[in-house]
Amino acid sequence: MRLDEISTPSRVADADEGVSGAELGLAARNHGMPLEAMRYDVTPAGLHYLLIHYDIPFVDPAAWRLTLDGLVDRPLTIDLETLRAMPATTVRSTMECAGNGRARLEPRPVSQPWLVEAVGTAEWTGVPLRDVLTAAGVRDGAVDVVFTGADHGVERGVEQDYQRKLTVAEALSPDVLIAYAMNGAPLLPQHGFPVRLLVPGWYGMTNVKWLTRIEVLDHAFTGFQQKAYVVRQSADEPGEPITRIAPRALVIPPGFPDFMTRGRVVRPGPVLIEGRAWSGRAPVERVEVSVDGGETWAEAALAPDGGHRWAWRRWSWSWVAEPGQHLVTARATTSDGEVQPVDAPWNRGGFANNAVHRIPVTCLEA
Ligand SMILES: Nc1nc2c(c(=O)[nH]1)N[C@H]1C(S)=C(S)[C@@H](COP(=O)(O)O)O[C@H]1N2
Ligand SMILES: [Mo]
Repeated sequence: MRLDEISTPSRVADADEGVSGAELGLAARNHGMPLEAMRYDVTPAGLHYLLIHYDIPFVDPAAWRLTLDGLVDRPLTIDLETLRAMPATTVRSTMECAGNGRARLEPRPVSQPWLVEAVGTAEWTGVPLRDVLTAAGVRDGAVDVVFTGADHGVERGVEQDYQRKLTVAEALSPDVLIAYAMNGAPLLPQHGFPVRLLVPGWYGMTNVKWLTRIEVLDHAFTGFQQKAYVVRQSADEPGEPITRIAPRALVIPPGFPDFMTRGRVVRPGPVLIEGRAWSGRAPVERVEVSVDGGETWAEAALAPDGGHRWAWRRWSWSWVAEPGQHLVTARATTSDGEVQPVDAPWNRGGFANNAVHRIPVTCLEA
């Protein structure tokens, strides 16, 4: 038996093909954030979404070491105690999986079948990556910085450690952290214990968990995960790399749910429509709400960012519901004028689908 016989190539579902047992298995391991958790400014760790390609590695914190090597003057090996003793920073940051919205695409790329819940906001504490790179002394001619996790698996026939890169310029950005705490507590095993990379504003895949090695290269890194997270129409194109989070507003589902369908029910009268909006590109400047599926829009009140540039912002709008069927919709616009699309932009990996969020709501008779 060879690895490529147990590990299947990427594929797009047939027109009326349902979610498979394999996709259900992924969805059960990698849970989303229940949308009602958007009421918290900072997502409690257990409600934050999860995405784990392989297994959660079992890491002994006493034996854990971070190696920094490659094109540097002074290669370093750091233990957890040393890292925790270095000057630290805390960043409140909204993280979103690049595959968020994938299951809504038609045809559906077969992978982790996210609807829209692959998001969460946490306060991450750690040492600025820049400080550690500076201590090691990045040499002239450095091109990319590669981050390796302790997890190992096989994906589309390729056996690998999870690895992603940043360019040297991106790695030196002051907001990038070697993080060891989430919401003031040690990282949970599923979020990268003991240490992960945190790159505010970037889609989730860049935030390498269970970090063990940082290597500075004199050439461009072209590892598997670098080639996988790209926007392309067919599997044989190289595609455009996925980087920063596209603007998105999500709605806290109003009223109360039906157990099976999760359809929403409200009673006539005032209903507060509220949610969160974020962008890893230019900041969100405006959120609009519609209750007729996007035919007419009203301006939502957008709360200030409170100095948290990389965190989602609360927005709200007061609706007076009338009996009948409604389609509650929200869309964010950035200071650059980027507006969320009404129709999902399709690509083969099912990435960066930031189409507007729509929630059917039934308003009962008085
Ligand atoms: N080592 C490692 N890091 C990883 C992953 C992984 O599978 N292995 N998944 C990535 C992806 S795709 C996402 S979306 C985020 C999810 O982070 P979270 O589970 O803490 O929310 O971690 C990223 N970092
Ligand atoms: Mo992801």
